[in-house]
Amino acid sequence: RLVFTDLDGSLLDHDSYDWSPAKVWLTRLAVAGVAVVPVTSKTRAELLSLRLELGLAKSPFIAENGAVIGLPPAWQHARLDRDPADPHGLAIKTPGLDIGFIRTRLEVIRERLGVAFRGMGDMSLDEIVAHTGLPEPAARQARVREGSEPLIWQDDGAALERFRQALSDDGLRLTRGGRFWHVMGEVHKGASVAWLIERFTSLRGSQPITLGLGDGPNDVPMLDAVDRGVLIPGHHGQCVEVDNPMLYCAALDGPRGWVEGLEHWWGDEIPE
Ligand code: 2M8
Ligand code: MG
Ligand code: MG
Repeated sequence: RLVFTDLDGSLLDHDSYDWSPAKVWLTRLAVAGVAVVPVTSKTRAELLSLRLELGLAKSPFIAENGAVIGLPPAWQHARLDRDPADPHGLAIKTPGLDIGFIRTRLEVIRERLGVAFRGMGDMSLDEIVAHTGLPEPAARQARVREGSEPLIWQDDGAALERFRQALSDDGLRLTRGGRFWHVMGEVHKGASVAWLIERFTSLRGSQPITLGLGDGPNDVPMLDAVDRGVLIPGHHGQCVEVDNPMLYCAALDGPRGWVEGLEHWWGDEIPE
């Protein structure tokens, strides 16, 4: 079995980033030997700290909405992936586009369309803290982007559609998290989740039973890619359409909804 989980607004509370309500279930999954894989808009730098805090150091992770995949040793193919240079023993896959390229194209599109937005690369550290409520060290880590640019949209809906089209003409995608819009290459959470399921299958010789949990539009492709899904109520009440008949819509939000979803699907199957 594998659990794929969004962080902000799902495992972590949208405002306080607290995850204590989920502790008991995280332990229960660890004892049962079920890997919990974070699948998030957050950066590799944020994940390197968070995965230790959450007790998920042995799990792979998917950062920046699918643009960065981190593989711990047990998930690596010895010959293909090993990167002796990585201080954390991780192998990193970057299926999307480089942040430098993304930011250059964003500048060109901003000029050409005359649209207004503020990218994270334009923001001071204080601005990032103000937007996210993250403590300064975490905000610093959020800033270290590799393959996706979060941005605050400062224009109207029609301009947003023109922007989306211009991005797509450039091979870029737009998705929405709890606070920011995110621009990246042709990646999404679902494709990177599918890639990890493949990897698990080829290493273990059998397919995992998968459960996914998320709260935002950027989680839809992930919820489509798993056997069982849990949709946690999103912060903006954004309506999301998921193409998975095995979807449970939680009533509670954040980590309480996360626990509710696990109870719903696996309460009887994973020992307490
Ligand atoms: C951003 O991601 C969240 C995900 O839903 C958002 O769009 O609101 C990213 O910048 C991430 O790196 C950061 O940790 C997070 C903080 O809320 O915001
Ligand atoms: Mg979220
Ligand atoms: Mg997220």
